[in-house]
Amino acid sequence: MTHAEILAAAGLTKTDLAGGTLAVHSPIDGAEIAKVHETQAGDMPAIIARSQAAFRQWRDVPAPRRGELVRLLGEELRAAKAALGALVTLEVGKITSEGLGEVQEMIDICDFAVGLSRQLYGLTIASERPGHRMAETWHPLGPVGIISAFNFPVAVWSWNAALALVCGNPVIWKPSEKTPLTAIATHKIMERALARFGDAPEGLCQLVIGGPAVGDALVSSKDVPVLSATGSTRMGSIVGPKVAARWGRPILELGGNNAMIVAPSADLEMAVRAIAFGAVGTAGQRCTSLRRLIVHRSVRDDLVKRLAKVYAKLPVGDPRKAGTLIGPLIDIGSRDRMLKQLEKAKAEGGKVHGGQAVEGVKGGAYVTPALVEMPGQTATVCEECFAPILYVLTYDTLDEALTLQNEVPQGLSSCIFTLNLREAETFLSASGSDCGIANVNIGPSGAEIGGAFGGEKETGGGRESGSDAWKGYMRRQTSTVNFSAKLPLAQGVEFPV
Ligand code: UN1
Repeated sequence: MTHAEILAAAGLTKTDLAGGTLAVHSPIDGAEIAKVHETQAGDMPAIIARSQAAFRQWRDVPAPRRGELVRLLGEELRAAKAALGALVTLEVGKITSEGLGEVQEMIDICDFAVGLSRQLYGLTIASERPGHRMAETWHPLGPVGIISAFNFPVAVWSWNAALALVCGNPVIWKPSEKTPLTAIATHKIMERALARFGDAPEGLCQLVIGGPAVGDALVSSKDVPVLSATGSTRMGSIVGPKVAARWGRPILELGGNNAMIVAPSADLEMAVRAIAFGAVGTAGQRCTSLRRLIVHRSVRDDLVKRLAKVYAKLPVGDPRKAGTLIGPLIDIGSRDRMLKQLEKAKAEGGKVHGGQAVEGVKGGAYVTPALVEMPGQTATVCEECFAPILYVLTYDTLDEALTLQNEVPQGLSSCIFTLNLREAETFLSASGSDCGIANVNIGPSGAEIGGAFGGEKETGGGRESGSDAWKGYMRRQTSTVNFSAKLPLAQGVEFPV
């Protein structure tokens, strides 16, 4: 399919694609594919006010009925999966299977949220006073601002939006400036679900497109009680304090510098496959991408040899072509940052295999993935570079491996390959991995939606997606009801009046 055919199949019209100020390029060949209209920062107060008005209605709609909207969204996404997946490939450069996988992730979270809409469980709590009942109830909180990154241009919105909507909150979405087209197409899918739903309040789901001024309006407004932001640690270090300063609730999912420990007993065959997907899948542009390999000295040479063999054959090129496993980086700037990072690693004693710019498709930023043998965990290894660079480090004791694993400032995902129960359980224990995600015999990326997603330290501490991440989108209310004819005080306090 041509670029124009992909855009049309995803429901994008001439008005969506032309006449605006924001140029959109496909990373596949660098071609300009649209000039999108931007939201004016001056329009943001009215947009936020619309969201507040929608909130006042939506919070009183029974949660299972709110879930019906998300069920319809899931249906519409199923119908649009191929078209939206192809658009993800065009706008972000993901290989076809990963573009489709991203849409599947949206469908999965919709299913999860529909079930959740009949739960949102609170607690009953034993009261110390006779004739009293204590309970905890979860209530809607208000508009949720969603700032998403280019690398998961639609799935991250869906994790937040599906939960926010069943929790009784409207959403305002600001996608990455690099990926407005997938956002516009997704918004149209949402609008189809809203039309079928019938009586949702106007302004329940809004999309704003633009740069920092538009994002800042969401970040700074007291009328946006929850602000979920995905992106760099630098962005989070600006957004987090601003939201906190106005007493809002930030949900941050920032950088990762994810490691795999490969122990002496590891199934190396499996480890190699997991390493390849983790380190070069999505061209190393996942928050969860594998960036550090911490290998036991006894298996190191064997593993590096096997990896070098696999790396040498990895097909780089047009992400639409069957067989390609590594598509382009998002843009030339990203490629240049990768090459610079490799120079820094070399200066610190790194031995680099691969990591070269290649032609791929003319106009795109294609690279061969890099495997870098490092003498130790240098400053460069501690930095996240959003590209397929995998540093190899060596360890002798598990303690040493865990120290290396935890020593970086980021804390998103981690894993160990071992067949030794003691090692596996130690890795998962309180003194093991300090990350939000810790896996055994599975790579660090490609998490299912059922678990809470996010991490510690500079990763920001937020949780999205499954488990009880929904609680981050609601306010908790503790209530005590006295159904007796007396008024005893807690803690045995006497106050005779
Ligand atoms: C991200 O890169 O921001 O676990 C999200 C994963 C995906 C989500 C990644 N399910 O790799």
